[in-house]
Amino acid sequence: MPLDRRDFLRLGGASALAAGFPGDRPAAVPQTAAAPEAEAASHTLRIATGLVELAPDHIVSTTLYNGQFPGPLLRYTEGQRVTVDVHNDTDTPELVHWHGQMIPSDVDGAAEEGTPFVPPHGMRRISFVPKPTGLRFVHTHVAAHADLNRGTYTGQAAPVYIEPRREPGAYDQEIFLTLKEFGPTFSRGGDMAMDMLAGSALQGLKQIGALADRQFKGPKGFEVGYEYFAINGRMLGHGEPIRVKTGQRVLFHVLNASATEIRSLALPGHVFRVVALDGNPVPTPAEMPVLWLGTAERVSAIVEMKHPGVWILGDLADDDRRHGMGIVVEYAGRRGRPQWVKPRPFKWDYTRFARPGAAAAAPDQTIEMLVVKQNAAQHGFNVWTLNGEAFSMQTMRPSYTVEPGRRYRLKFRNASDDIHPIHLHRHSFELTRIGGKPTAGVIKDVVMLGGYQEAEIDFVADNPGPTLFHCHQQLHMDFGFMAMFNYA
Ligand SMILES: [Cu+2]
Repeated sequence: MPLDRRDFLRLGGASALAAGFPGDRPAAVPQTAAAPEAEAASHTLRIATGLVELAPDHIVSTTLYNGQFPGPLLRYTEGQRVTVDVHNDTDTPELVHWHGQMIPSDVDGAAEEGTPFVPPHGMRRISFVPKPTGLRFVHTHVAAHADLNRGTYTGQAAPVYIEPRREPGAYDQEIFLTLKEFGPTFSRGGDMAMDMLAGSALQGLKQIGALADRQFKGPKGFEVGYEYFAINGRMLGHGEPIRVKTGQRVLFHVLNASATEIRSLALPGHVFRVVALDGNPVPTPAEMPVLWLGTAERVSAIVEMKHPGVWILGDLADDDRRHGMGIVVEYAGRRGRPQWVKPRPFKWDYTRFARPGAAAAAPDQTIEMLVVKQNAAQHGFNVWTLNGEAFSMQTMRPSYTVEPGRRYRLKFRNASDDIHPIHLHRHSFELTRIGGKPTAGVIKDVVMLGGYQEAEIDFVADNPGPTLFHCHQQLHMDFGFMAMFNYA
């Protein structure tokens, strides 16, 4: 959430702040080109350093879209072309990635695919036809490596909603929630053992991981931790509550805009009826007590408000929630301290949303990728290899050639204990096997690959152009966990 004028004046020292504070204007107003004969862009994204008031005594400086966090909610209509002027007011080249959209490589926003950078203090106009419908998002796609002021560690993220012709369910209120941490620092990684995914670790993969650990032993590689946690740029208790009435159906569009973290959400006394994953309606909407979202995943879920009170909609991790990862839900006429109740242990299982009894179509070809961690192998950072090879921008390897119209199955084998939110650009994929279970009908663009687990995802090569595949964890993608798909 941006500082508004009132906050801005309250802070005092307005002139001192003004130079670095581009946010003092309504975000959604299109900024049009000065020349009257030039065709106006339908939207403007301005990349610049700005301030985010997470709480009155926690104000952070980071790079933002249109001076606010999250960036402006961009509502597009499927099939209706948009023109976006992207201004880069920073000193470094930037890339704006339209995550989850099936658009050409030169506007998708990945250097590996050949998208041009938006030059420092320059502008690039891009134009595309938004699709498919549902919750997408836009974020920076530059590599950060050891620079925590770059890439998705910054505040460059905004939800994008491509209007469907018909909503997947009736609702009374629609609320967008962007989950994001601030104040990143490096640490020598602890073990973030995460066991919330369905399925179990495979012995064969553990053995491969153990072998790699013996080869790359020593202190653990760097991980990133955070000082502040926020929903819509406000720490728990410092933003406006979500105001609801008994009997309302609230549609939440949740985006995990973290650079590195897996997030959860629970609302005591309520369940989430999940209607869409990554913006795509699920074949079987199902009620969940908890939502889990890997980095860059989205969940759209309806909550029926039938338990009056003042509640914390928050992350299950106590420490992260106490440091801000939550938002208050307040029923009309109710007052008091917001209540949190720890939910019972629960496994997140993507197959719950699948088409029951359906089998996925057979692929034309299966591509297998073994994921291995080389502990602290590069200047103290873990290096990630796919089939023994860390991605290189110089050689653009590993890479795969696909033929238009063919169906490819990617089979991942994770020989590490980390969960990897794997992402394919410019295409959606169907989950065909996850947590040891065959499945069909769930369409996504990011999926969490469990520690020492396997996953299979199918995609049809239906959007020609260079296509990037990577783990969405910024540290993993920066240090090897990427591959290219090129059309024949
Ligand atoms: Cu990863």
